[in-house]
Amino acid sequence: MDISALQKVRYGYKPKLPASLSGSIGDIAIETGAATEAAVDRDKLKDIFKLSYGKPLVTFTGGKNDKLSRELKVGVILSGGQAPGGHNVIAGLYDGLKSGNAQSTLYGFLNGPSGLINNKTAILTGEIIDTYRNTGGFDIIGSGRTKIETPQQFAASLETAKKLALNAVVIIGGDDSNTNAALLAEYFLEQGSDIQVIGCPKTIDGDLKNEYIEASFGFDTACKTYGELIGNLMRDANSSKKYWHFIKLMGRAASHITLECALQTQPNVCLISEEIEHRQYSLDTVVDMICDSIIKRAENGSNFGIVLIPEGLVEFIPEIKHLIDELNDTIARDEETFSNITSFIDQLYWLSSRISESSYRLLESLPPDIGREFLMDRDPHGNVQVSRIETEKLLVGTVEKKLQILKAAGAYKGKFSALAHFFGYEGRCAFPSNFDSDYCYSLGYSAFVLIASGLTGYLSSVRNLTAPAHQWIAGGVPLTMLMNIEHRHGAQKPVIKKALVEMDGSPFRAFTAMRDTWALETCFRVPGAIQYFGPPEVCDEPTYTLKLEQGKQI
Ligand code: FBP
Repeated sequence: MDISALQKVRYGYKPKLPASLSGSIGDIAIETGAATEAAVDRDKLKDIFKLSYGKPLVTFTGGKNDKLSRELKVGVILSGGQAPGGHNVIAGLYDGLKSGNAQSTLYGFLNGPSGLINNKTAILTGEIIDTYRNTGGFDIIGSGRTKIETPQQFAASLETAKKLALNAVVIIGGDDSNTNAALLAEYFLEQGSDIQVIGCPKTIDGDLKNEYIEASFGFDTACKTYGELIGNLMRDANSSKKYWHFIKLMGRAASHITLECALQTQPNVCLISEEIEHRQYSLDTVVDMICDSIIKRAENGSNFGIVLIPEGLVEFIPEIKHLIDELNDTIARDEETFSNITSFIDQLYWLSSRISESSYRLLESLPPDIGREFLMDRDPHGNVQVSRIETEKLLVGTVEKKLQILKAAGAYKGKFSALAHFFGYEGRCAFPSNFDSDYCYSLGYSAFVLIASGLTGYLSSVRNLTAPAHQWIAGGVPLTMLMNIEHRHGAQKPVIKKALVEMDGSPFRAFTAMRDTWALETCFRVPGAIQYFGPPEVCDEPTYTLKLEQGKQI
């Protein structure tokens, strides 16, 4: 890739570290707490993680430590969807390793966990690292979604790690990848190996968080990037006063991104999937919620506005969820026959005698282009790929239909012209904000300290994130502490619990306190582009979500 002026300058940005990690390498001591427990399913988890369950929480402090100068060989994996800051985790890990011992080696496993299974690596040199500092993307080594699942894959992973004489493997990933990290740590111990496994919390979706992991990296930059785009559309809408913009935002099942963007920009309507499921709202009710704002704003002469829609919405609307479940089961039972039916009409006919009448009617009532999306190729687990369903267009179509009916009945006199957008991939590889640059570098550096201290089965953790970086608290959280047992694909499995938007959480409460006003008035807020240079209150500001969760003013 060619180098832009911003990139050149960002190479030189020195990420801020917590005070405990900023001194010389011999001055980082570790403080160990008492043994930990998972919140639920303790006995089952103890049984699965016989050798790694219940380790203590670890915090880094100042003090003497001679362990950090050992020569180490470490392999690092980027797993799953891209998130801004991944390169800085690797840079932090590299700098930690090299300041501990200049002879240490960092391997990058290529294209995700499959690089570990198939022993595909690159040695990461200082020269390579320097051309990726403070940049977005995962292109330094590539990413992938392979899971280490089968006994053969576990065995192959250990074989690779042994061949490379690794001391540790670092997995940078979301809830599923870090579940994998926990299982791999246990497997290595079972096999009598002392190769350690450390995780780092990544995902723009923001759904890997709990008492000990305050935020997953990438959420900050992705939300700020979408916030900028939404703010620009708001200003455009407020200038021409003729369009309603329906904007779907990435985030898979969780609505954290949508909620954060709403807090940043103050749209007229913002749908939160978790609330819709909680209140069991039907598609009709959701459409009414949007129409209500459109009608009232039209009465005030405002035929424009902004609607934010979370990516996973359709799976949270009860009758659509039921339809999706029935389609997944029915198609899985006779996949071969179904895959040979090519036209939508014939697919509908085939399904008519196989799914419930209510689901059939719903599928038939959808605009054909959208209906077809429910029948597209399934993912490897046989599920519909919800992210490919154009919910934003579905809502534009259904809202338009409803408004026509209301117009005919004299209940709506405005003009409705809508545009649909999907903001997702645009935010995943942006230049990391200063927050993500600092946070990621600190996570990587902490991962090094955990490894050099001989720990395994830990997630690198940096807390107190709304304070200035030097006051951040770095350490490690035992992965087994974050797990519970869930029913996944027909079996009981240990997994890290996904954090969804909580109805009694302060970000959601801050939003509900304001949303009625936003629905009627034009209260748009335009955040502008991420700033990398300038006053700290602009450049280092954490997300509204994080501030509210930590009891701070927004
Ligand atoms: P991760 O959970 O792996 O970080 O992925 C996040 C995400 O960007 C989701 O928001 C989105 O639904 C999904 O990845 C898209 O996946 P893909 O990159 O495979 O199209």
